[in-house]
Amino acid sequence: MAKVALITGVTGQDGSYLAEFLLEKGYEVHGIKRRASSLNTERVDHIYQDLHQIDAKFFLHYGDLTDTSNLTRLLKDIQPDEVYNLGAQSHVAVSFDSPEYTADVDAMGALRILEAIRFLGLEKKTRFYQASTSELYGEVQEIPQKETTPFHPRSPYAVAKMYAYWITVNYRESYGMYACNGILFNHESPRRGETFVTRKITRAFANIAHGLENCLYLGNMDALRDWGHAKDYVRMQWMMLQQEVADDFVIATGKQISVREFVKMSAQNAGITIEFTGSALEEIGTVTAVDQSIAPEVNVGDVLVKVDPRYFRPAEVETLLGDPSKAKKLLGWTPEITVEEMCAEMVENDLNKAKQHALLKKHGFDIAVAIENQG
Ligand code: NDP
Ligand code: GDR
Repeated sequence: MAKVALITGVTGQDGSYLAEFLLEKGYEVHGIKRRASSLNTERVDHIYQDLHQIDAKFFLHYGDLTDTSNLTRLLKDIQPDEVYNLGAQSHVAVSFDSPEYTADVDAMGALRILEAIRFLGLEKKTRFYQASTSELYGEVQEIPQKETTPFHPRSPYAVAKMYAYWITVNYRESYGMYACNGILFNHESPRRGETFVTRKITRAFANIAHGLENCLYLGNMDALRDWGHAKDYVRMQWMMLQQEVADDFVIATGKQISVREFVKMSAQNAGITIEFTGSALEEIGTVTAVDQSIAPEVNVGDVLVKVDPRYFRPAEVETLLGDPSKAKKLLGWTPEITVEEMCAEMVENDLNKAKQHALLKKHGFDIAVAIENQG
């Protein structure tokens, strides 16, 4: 019998990679998608299967982490062996604008699933994975951060995720459930949402290279992050549910770079060399060399990066660096994709899209490239 998995947040970055990964392993995969006024399944459309197909293995269900009866009914109908709770209002900056909604989804959502598992008597059958985060460390107490490092969350998002972390531990300790936390550091990919900083940067340089955008506006470029690739991280999410005993693990690369360094790296992949001058709010990034075979619309001397204080956060997480040695030692997990390789992949993907948009525009099809100003 194929194992059955239920993924919340299946339409997101991690959910889509995890669904692919589990389907390849022979799982029957169920995902929860939200009702929206326009389609939001772009990241999983390529694995969609016609439900009339006799051997269909991938199923999408409408649902929401704020809706207890919906979650309980889905768990009752699906009877999953494994639940991956990846659904969340996952944007740290947005959580300052919508703190209550963020708490409802990110904190209470985890509780609702755990309670449904218990209510339905599935404690011994259903294993639970909670998408915890390095944001829990916030104002860091120790460098690098490991499983035993104290938490000090710095945003409504991180505080909500802290509740979810502890309620997962609590249900494991109280009811003997197989429930665990992956404390994942930032991970990215070409499927990363456009308002997270890495994708915002790679997409902006691709658009700038093809004359679709003029300037990239950023907040705190001194922030340091430990960036890995989502594909490596979803493999670990699955590994965590295959152990004899449930446990919590830090998942990270053990290396960090600044946002500014990621900007330079992305620009380089788009054929552009950037030098930064000025300080704090006045800092600008100017082009000092360009390969116009890659970036035909860019010239030396162009100012392509500026600081916009709107992107500063009320409280910032300045530095995150993970120590993944427990995962390496106990599970044999190591990340395979470096930040340099990931950045190159993201820029290449965005350059291909920008090239297509520019071509359409040239031929009179005015494609509006949405430049998101939130986040
Ligand atoms: P995304 O933002 O790409 O995906 C979030 C998913 O959650 C989407 O499918 C979204 O649906 C869904 N969602 C949002 N609100 C609700 C709701 N009310 N009910 C049900 N589903 C909802 O995030 P990632 O894939 O990057 O991250 C996955 C998880 O891991 C998240 O919980 C995130 O907080 C956490 N995490 C992520 C890290 C990272 O660096 N990527 C690091 C550490 C933790 P829709 O598509 O309709 O918006
Ligand atoms: P983060 O990711 O907050 O770490 O949360 P994000 O990419 O949004 O920010 C990383 C750092 O870059 C700085 N920054 C900017 N960020 C955004 N989004 N936009 C900007 O213009 C900008 N300029 C500078 C930020 O201030 C921050 O320091 C991500 C999410 O995936 C969470 O869900 C997850 O839990 C954590 O990673 C680990």
